[in-house]
Amino acid sequence: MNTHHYPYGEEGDFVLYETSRLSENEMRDRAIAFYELMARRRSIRTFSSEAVPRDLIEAAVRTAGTAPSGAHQQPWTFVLVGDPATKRRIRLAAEAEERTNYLDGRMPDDWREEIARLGTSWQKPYLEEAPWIVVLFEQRFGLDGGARHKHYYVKESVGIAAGIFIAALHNMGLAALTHTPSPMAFLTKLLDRPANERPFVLFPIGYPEPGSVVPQLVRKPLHDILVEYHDQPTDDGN
Ligand code: IYR
Repeated sequence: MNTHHYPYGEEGDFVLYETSRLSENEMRDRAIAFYELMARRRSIRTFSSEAVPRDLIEAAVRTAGTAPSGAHQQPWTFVLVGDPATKRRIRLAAEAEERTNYLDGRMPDDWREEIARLGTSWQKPYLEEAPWIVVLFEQRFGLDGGARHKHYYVKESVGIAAGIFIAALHNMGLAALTHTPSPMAFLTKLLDRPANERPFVLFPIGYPEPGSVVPQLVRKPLHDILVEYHDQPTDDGN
């Protein structure tokens, strides 16, 4: 008797999915431990210039690359920058854009008010101070030998990979800033990326500068972010 489950039809190669079943107590312990770990993560803007071994960043990218993606197209490219000259070029280009946002009135007032408590400005010294910058690019379409290949659910896929990347960095004790200098099209040219790639988010990564402070933010309680939908009986009782 065949005890394997094949809901997939005839196409493709399949292997047995190996997983382990935990006791509910162990599930609970692990759930709480992971929550408590993640609850301590903060975006920081003040990085130590202390070196971080490259293999640690590689491990986080490997982990991010496990993300689910539309049609398993894995439409992401992580571009790693560690050399000071390139970091400086990125800083200057980002600051030129942000100066227009903050000082020349490109940022709408409601947006300005929304981010005021974060204390951000057009100045982006962390783009030089952090030992690494990773720029995550989305592949808007595939390019196989010059031919365009449609990609599905690119934003969703790359967003999930970004989240796993952030969790992987935090899990190993590294800090990051989820940064979207705006607009950031300059990164495609500056980093010499092909025309199918568009910058999605940029992460300065390193150790926090000792004594770093972060804004006092409050995360929404569970009852504000979780609602349970209950099926309602209809008028005729069915
Ligand atoms: N991209 C700008 C503005 C900015 C936007 C958000 I949303 C923030 O959370 C913080 C800043 C900048 O990086 O300054």
